[in-house]
Amino acid sequence: MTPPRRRFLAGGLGAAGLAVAASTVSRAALSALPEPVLQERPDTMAPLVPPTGRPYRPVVTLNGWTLPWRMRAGVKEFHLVAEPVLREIAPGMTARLWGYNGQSPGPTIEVVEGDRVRLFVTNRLPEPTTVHWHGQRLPNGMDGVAGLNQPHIPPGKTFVYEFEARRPGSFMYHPHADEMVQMAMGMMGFWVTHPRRPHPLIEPVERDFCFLLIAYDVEPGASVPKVTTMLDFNLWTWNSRAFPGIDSLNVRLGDRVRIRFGNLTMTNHPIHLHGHEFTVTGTDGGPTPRAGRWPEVTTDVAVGQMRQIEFVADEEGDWAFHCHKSHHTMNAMGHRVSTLMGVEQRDLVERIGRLIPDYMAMGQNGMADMAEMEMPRPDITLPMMTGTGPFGAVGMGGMFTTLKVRRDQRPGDHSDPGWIRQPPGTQAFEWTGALPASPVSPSPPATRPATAGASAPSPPTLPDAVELQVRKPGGAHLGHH
Ligand SMILES: [Cu+2]
Repeated sequence: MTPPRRRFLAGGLGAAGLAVAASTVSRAALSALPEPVLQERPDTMAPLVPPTGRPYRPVVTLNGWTLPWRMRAGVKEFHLVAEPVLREIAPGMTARLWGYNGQSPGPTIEVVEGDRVRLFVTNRLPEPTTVHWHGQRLPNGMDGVAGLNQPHIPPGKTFVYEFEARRPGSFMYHPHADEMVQMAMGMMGFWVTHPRRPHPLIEPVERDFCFLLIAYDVEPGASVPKVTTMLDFNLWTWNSRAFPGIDSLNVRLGDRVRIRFGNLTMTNHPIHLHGHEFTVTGTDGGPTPRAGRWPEVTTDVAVGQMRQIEFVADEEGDWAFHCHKSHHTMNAMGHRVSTLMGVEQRDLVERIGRLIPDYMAMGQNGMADMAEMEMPRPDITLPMMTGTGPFGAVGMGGMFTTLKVRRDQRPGDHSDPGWIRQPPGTQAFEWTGALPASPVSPSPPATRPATAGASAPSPPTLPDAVELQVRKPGGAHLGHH
C-alpha cells in the first residue's frame, strides 16, 4: 500500500507541508492552506491511524482512502480539491469523472465527536460548486446549499467551511450546486464521526468498512458519464467500482464487523449479505435505539439514506455481498435488449450475419453464457456479467463483492486471503446415482415471448419483427426492425 502523493498547488499555496515540522515553517507559511493530498490509485488503502488528535479505530474505505489532516491550534484542517479525475471503474475501464483530490468518490473524512473541523474547498472544475455536509449539525451558513446558504464557489477559488462535529455517526458530503450534473459525474465522499467516549449505542468493532453507492450512465465506448440521465443508469458501483473491480471485505473469524453505506444514486438498493444475519445499528440520523433493531439479511437503502449494519463474522467462507436488484449486479446493460428466451435464433443469426458480421445471438437459453463468451465490444466498456471464482464464471457485475471470513486472517490485516478451500463433504456436488422416473410437464403451446415490435402471432421459428440493438466497436449503433 503506497501512501497518497502530496501535490503542490501552483502559486505557492502548498508551501505549508502537512509533513513538515512546525519549527521549520514560517508564520506566513503556517497561515497558508494545508497542502492538498492526492490519491492516484483506486485500491483499498490501509486505514489511516490518527497521528494527531483524539484516538479512534479508523474505518476502511472500500477502494478508497481517508484524507490526512493538519492540526492547527486545536482545529483539524482538511483540504478538498474539486477537480476532473480519471477513475478506473474496473480493470479495463477508466472513466473521466469529477471528484476530489484525484479520485471519485473523494476521500473519506474521519473526525471525532467534538472536533473543531476546518475544511478548505478549492474549485478546479469548469463551473461553480459548493459542498454540503449531509447529516451534520452545523451553523446554517456552513450547510453548503449554493444560493441559499452561501455564494457559489467560482472556478479557481477556495472557500472555507468550519464547524464542530457535534454528533457521532456515518455521513457524506456532495455538491449542492448543479448537483444533478456534479453527482452524475461522481462528486461525493464519505464522512465518519467517531464517538468521543464509549457510547451506549455504538459498539466497538474489529472491522469497520464504508462505501457509497454511485450510479453512472456511460455509453458503451464512451468514458464520460451522461449527465442528463434521470433514471436509466447503466453502471452500478460501490465507490465508483464495479465487480470484479470491487475489493473483497476481508475479516477474521469471530470479528465484530460494521459496514456503513450511503446511497447517492437515483434509486433504492436492497443490500444483501449471505451466510450471516445483521442488524441495522445506525443511519445518518445517528445510532438506532436498541428497541428498533432486529435481525435481517437484506436492508434497503433509499436515495439519500445511509445504513450501518453490524454482525459477528462467525461463518468461515467467501460470502456474496451485493445489491439484490439483479440488474444492479450487471454492467453496461443495454436497455432495449429484447427478451428472446426460447426463440430459435440460428436462422436469424445467419441472416443478420450477412449484414453485420460480428452479430451474436443472445438470450435463447438465458443469458448465463454472456459471462464466458464475450461479444466484440468497445475497449473501454465492461462486460455485462463477469468475474471468475474458483469454480468458474461468477456471472456478476456492478454492486457485487465478497465477504471473506477466515480463521487465520490476522487482526488488522486487510489483505485478500484468496479463495476459501471448502472442507471435504461441505460442498454441493453432482448426483450420479439413479434418478426416479418422474412425470415430465407437457410442452406448453408454442408462444412467442414478448418482443418489442413483434405483433403477428404466426411462425414458430423466426419472428418477423425483432428489435435489435447492436453495438459495434467505435460506438456506431445499428437499429433494425
Ligand atoms: Cu441496487
